[in-house]
Amino acid sequence: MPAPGSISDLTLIYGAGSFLMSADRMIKIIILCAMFFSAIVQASTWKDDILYFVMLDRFADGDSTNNQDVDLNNTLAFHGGDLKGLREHLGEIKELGATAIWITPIVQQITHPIGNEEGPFHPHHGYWANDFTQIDPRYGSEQDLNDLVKAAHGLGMKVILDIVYNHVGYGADWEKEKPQWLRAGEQCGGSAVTLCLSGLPDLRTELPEVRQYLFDAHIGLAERTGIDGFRLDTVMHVEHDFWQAHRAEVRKKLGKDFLLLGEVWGADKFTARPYFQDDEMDAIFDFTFSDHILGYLNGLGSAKRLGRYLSRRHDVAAGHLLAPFLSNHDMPTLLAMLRGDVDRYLLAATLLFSVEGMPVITWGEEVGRTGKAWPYNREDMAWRDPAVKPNASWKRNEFIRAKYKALINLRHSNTDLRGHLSSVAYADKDVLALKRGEKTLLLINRSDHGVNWPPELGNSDHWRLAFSSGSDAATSDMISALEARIYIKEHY
Ligand SMILES: [Ca+2]
Ligand SMILES: [Ca+2]
Repeated sequence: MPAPGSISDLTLIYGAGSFLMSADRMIKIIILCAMFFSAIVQASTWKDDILYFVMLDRFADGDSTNNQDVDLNNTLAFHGGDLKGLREHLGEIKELGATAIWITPIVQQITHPIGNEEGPFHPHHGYWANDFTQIDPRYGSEQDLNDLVKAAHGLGMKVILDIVYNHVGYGADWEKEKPQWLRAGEQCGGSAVTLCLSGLPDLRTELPEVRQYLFDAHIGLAERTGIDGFRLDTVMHVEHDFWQAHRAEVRKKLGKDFLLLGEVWGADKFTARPYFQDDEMDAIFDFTFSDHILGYLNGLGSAKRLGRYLSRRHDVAAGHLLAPFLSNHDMPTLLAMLRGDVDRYLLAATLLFSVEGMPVITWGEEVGRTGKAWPYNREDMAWRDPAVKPNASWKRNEFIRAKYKALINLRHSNTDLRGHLSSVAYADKDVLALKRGEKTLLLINRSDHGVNWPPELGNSDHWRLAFSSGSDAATSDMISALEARIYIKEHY
């Protein structure tokens, strides 16, 4: 099912009324179309979305004139990716089937690199702000963000900006201009909220004037550009009443559908509870999901244990979401964590797109992007066309991408895979059959040998195979070594 507001919808609407049309009427229809898309983007619910995460500097360079401190041979330097490059390559994300894009922070960064044992470390990642009211020219301009949001909305995709409320960058101007707004040096506290994370100056977010300044900067940008949500950084390092005030301000200025997705390191449904209960966040990243999946795939926990976890992992307050992911920019790439094993990679992907919540794909994960632990986990997007810069890691696995695409398409068309009902139909040490909803079955074999259809599942003739992670056309009742399948019930 195409995402709402796709190009094909536009063609249908425009085409239906395009005969006998004056220029004025055409303009009116185009405006109506734009309002229609905007309404659809606003009305769609986040629980059905698939989020694609882009580290902007590492994605696509659309404007070489804004490049500064670019060194493609240094993973700690800038690589030139920007808002214009992302806009020019939205088709890559749309075609994969993702419906929303999360972009690393774009506010103005400190201008100097930090000395690091691996060489000068530039703020290419966007988490070392100098001025929250300006967009860093290395990423582009506010007009570029406007253009990106319009283009994404035109394709039926939402845009989420990454916002850091906890700290500023090392040596940011505020250390001299507004020292009373920061905790630095000896003022750094010992609690999660008052510590200086990685030695970064901590914002005194308890002060009303600091809050208002930050709200005006970030919420103001969202109001002007029409973005659809914030991904909130280092949430556990800012006090709860800040998040409650923030939620109220966001609701007032940006409406009820504006997404607040929080990063609480290590979070699961239990850690998420206070943020949902007190209406601080709409969604929280589900860190325990990748732990459980990688544990199972690396032979640590049994399929039985995984099944127990999967049946209960998403018990959260109504209207709130956990966002599962397999890897992110603070972890080694998925390929590294699975020691290059593509079969296990696809088992992990099958699980990601078969559970409740908003799945997150980290840039290049869908093409098997390489790179081990930090800083080599933040390599460039691998493009099909090597002329697209920065493209340093050009290896691209189209087989993995085709499987991601098939899984995403299936998820869009199958409400069971997105739904809440989840129960173990069969489990032993290696094999798990997880029933999703009334009509969908996920069957996974972690072992190094084929297994027969478990008789506990009843007659296999009642189930139609909708997906296999394997490379051969799966037709028999023998599930291959390291294969995942999704079946849909057709006969009762
Ligand atoms: Ca650039
Ligand atoms: Ca803090």
